[in-house]
Amino acid sequence: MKILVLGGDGYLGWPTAMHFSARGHEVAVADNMIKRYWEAEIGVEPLSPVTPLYGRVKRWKEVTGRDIRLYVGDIARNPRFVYRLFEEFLPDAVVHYAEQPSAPYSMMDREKCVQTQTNNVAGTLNVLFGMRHICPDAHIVKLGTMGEYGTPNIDIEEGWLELEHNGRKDRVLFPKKPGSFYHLSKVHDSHNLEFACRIWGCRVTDLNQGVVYGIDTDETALAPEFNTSFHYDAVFGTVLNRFVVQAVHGMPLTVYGKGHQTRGFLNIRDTLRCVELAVLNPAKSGEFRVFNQFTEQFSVTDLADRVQRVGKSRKLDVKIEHIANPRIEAEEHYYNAKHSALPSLGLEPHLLTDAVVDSMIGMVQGTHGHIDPSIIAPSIKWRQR
Ligand code: USQ
Repeated sequence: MKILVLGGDGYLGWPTAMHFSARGHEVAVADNMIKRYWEAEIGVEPLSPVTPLYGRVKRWKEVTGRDIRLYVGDIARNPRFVYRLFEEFLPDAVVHYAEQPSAPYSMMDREKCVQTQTNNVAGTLNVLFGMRHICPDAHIVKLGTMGEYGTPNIDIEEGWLELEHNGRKDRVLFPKKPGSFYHLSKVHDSHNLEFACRIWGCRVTDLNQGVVYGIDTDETALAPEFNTSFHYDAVFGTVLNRFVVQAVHGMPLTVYGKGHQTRGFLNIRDTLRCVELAVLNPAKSGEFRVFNQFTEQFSVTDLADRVQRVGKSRKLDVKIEHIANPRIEAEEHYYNAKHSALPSLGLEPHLLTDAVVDSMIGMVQGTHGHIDPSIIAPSIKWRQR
């Protein structure tokens, strides 16, 4: 298949491109490298340097003999670029990761909020219009987020809810109650995508993904240049990656508030497999299909306890600290999210075992010198006062 990965320079975009290319698909990546700019703007960088995208594509050809086509441009601000991409590559599937991914970044100030929503919502609209015009039968696999749902006091279904109200029934999009302007941008995307399916007959799979951890995939192991980014700062770093770095650096694990916040999690290897399953089993014409993409639920304290326990076996003195929660979120809540669609297509999860945490600790210990402790404490508060 011809697969276009938007956001191909990112944490998940680059491993996804390699994953498809290694399996014989024709792959193109597009990116405007803006994430690297955002990192520079707020003064953070990944744990280890990340090879520029053109260098990774070149090295990929040397190591595997396979081509990944590279397009550099901005899908949110340059619709001509989007149209050219589709005209030249004519994809069968478009995997869309090209979004600002951080909740704290979107809550920093007016400018960052507007930037997040403009980038994410306008980018997706340009993709939809471009595809309608040039490749209307192609399938969009869009990365949404479990955070679109928030933490409702009812079971979370996969995107849709059968509703009975005053004796009548309907099938409606599951109610959304996101917790940041970033998560809201994905809600807006979902609504735009569903509308495009209804009016234009687009094929869309919205992958409501949980929090991803890890950086190792079969392809990243092939050459050091194929490493993907690993963030541990308070803006772009996610919770488990942060805890592992804190443990290695001898800093207390920063549990926000009570720490009973529960989320869905998955290994980066499962992200790649889920996206592959979605691409290989496309949505029907006019179908807006939603899969909840995670494999296990954990609370923040579950994760902190796990990192502490595994750290001890490596003789690390890991302390856990409950700090004031910079976010506005329920710290104790019901959480039961359905996630059976991807396993029914063939997903076999890589679960979070002690061995996985141990290998993450080992990876971070190997790069100990690069940890910058000044970027770990959270400084962006949801409520200004
Ligand atoms: N948390 C801590 N301590 C920390 C960092 C986070 O207690 O040092 C807590 C947060 O308060 C939150 C939970 O851990 O309750 C998850 O936070 P996170 O920063 O790991 O993840 P989040 O902001 O939800 O966003 C991440 C990705 C985003 C993706 C989302 C999936 O950055 O791109 O969409 O995970 S989900 O959480 O399912 O919405």
